[in-house]
Amino acid sequence: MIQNLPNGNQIHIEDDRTGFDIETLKRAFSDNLFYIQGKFPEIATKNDFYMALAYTVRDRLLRRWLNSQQTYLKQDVKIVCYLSAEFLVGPHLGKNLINLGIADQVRQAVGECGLNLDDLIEQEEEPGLGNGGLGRLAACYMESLATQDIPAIGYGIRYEFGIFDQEICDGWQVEITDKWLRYGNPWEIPRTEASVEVGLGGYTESYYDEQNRYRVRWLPDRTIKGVPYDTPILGYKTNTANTLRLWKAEAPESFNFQAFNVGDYYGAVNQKTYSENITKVLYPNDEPIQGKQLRLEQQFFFVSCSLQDMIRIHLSKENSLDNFADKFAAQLNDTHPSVGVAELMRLLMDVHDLEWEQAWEITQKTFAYTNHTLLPEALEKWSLSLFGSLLPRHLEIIYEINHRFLNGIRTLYPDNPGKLSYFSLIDDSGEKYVRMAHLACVGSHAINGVAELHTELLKKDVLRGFYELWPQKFSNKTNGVTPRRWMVLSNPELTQLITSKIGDTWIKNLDELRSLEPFADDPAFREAWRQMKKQVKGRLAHRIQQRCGITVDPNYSLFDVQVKRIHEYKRQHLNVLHIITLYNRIKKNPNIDIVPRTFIFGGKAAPSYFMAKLIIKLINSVAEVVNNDPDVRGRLKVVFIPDYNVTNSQLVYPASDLSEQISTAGKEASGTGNMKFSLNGALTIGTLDGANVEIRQQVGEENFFLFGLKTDEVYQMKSQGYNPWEFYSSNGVLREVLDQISSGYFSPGDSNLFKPLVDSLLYHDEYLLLADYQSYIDCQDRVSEAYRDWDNWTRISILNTARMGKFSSDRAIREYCQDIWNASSVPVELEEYVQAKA
Ligand code: NBG
Repeated sequence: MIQNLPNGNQIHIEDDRTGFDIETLKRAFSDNLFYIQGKFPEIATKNDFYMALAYTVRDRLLRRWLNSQQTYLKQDVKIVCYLSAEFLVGPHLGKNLINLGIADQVRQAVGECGLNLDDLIEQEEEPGLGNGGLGRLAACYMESLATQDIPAIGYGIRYEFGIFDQEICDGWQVEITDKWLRYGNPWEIPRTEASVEVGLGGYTESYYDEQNRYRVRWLPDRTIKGVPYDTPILGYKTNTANTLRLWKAEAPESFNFQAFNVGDYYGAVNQKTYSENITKVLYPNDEPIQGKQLRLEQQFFFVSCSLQDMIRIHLSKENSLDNFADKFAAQLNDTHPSVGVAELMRLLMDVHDLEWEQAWEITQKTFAYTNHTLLPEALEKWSLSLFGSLLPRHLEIIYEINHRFLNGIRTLYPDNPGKLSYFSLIDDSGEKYVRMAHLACVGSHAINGVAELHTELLKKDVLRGFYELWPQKFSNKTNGVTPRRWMVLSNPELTQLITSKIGDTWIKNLDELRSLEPFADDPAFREAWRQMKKQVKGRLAHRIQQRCGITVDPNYSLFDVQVKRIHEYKRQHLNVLHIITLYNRIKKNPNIDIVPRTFIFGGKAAPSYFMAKLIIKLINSVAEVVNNDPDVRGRLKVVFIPDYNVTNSQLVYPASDLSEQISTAGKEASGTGNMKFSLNGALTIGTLDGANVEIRQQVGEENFFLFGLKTDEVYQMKSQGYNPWEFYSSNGVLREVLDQISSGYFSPGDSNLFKPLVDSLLYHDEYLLLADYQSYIDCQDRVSEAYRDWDNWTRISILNTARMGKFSSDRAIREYCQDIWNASSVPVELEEYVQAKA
């Protein structure tokens, strides 16, 4: 590789940092082990080897990364900025090997060093900087942006502690702090020189500037320094590597000088701890909100850092902010970053001297908003007093936005105070709140839902008024997932089998999976598919044996899987009702001919969500009884895999036969796990909810197990005064199951243990489990019958994979680029000499 020196000379850097051939890789690996880890093989730990390999791979990313950044600085490009409080990227090493296309060489190289690549990959501690679907979606989108050569920056928070590690003790969830940075993070580079300062608290004052214009300035009473940590996100077999820029909060350089001077060393250091608190820990709640001050500080902190960074980048290329919105598209991943609307207004007006009208036009053109939830309790709002004390200037700006917005409403709907309070950015029906979704809608030029049904429900219900005002702002962008992580990396056996028939271009163009369809009728291919599935199930069975000490049968047992956050609306407990129903059938007739099933669960509960934690305990208690009852003879097994995360999930999706997507219709915005299962050939049992609707359309009704009430039936049933008790009293089988749970059958010695759960079903049943119970059981019986016909099951499995092309995140990103961001591909050239070697 050649590098230019400042004096115009060139130096040759030998290629141990770029070369892809086996000998070079081996040399680089031992070099890193020695010079970075300070070890030689005899005394190196597994982690040392992992680190040495990670640096070897990172070196090979760096040219692509730097060339990409250079290209974006030199060329006139539009940059997509994905603002998200969560990025659940998953482990980097395996993924980067796939995207660089050097997995085989590296496997051989480390093999020749006497090591196993999979062991080293497993060593990586994944960055758990997200709760679930929302954070994982952001990660898939970053990968697809890079793969399609779209200039992009992911802006977020570098939590020191990510989502807690889950342990199961006596059947209960126990939370352990996630110290993911403990052994260092080889994938990130701190860019201290690009630090910015963020204010909090204080007050505002108005003044007249030199041109005698009325101006306002904010005088915060605290300042926090934001330090960016950059991680490269490489596209699949392309030169583009975009940046994930995560902000860490620190005390500013000049912190508390006064305290130092008066000798209050302790007080000064305390201040430092206080600043650093902001990015300490991820809030572990998936759907509902928690109106905590620290959470608002986190949101404002990362959004302010990011917007200042975007403005700095812009001004390094241009001499005015007039065309800012032509150069940056900022996507609000849910309302968490929506305070950005007020912050961009402040930066443009108070710091960069623009007038309101122009600032507002730029702001609206820059932002777009994605809604991710239909649960009313999850719509973010901040108490006015909290908001005002932390962000006094932003509250003023929000009042002014609201004033102008409501003036428009008043003209449109004269003498209609109901409309004014409906639309207002301030909820003043009781204690006053700032409504973040309203701010996001008003401040954005585009608003989208994440599945067709979800978008329709937004228009009809959650954001109805805004849709009536601005129908043109609304569109649907059905979620997608990246086939590179969710197929190529996690299911090499499947990838190889597909590629053997249709080549490997499907990896970048997932619609091509369609050409697998004819092979569904090819007996030899079906046999190969079945063998592949057995092998992959064997891997999971092995892991379950290791982790849980439970023996499961990968050969004849149907792997029936529900992995996702634990939440009542997702209805893991409906799944449990089915398990107990099957168990009771066996107890009544031990010789019954039953399809063997392994029920696999995984997922974390928010630490403060009592009911969700009780559901985990119920699953484990039922497992205890079912797994150890001699009458069952191993035909049913129940497994709760602890600490479900990206790493574990990569083992789970490929090994699944049946995907449980059983939320109450109208509650799951989209789901993305549902896509990962079906792409890996699992059949789905599901309600007409979220993206299930579109999955069913794609794979064909006859290849999808549908049950349960539809959204409008749910609404109807509720409006007619739903009474779960009626279902309980009229269905003997269901009654037996519920009575068993509440009588302590599964909780010997503590018959009251599950009472809160059963009572909530009998007396409220907000998510209509009892109403859907029979339909679910009947459908599960159809599943079992279908599974008896292995050959046909395999055919359907192949068709599932073949027809899932739509759910690639590449497709989703193309739609965002065309309809919302107006962004296009900018291919990155690697300098020739590097390319020649690569
Ligand atoms: C989640 C929804 C999922 C959806 C993901 C990604 C939140 C607030 N929403 O259904 O529950 O798939 O977002 O869009 O986490």
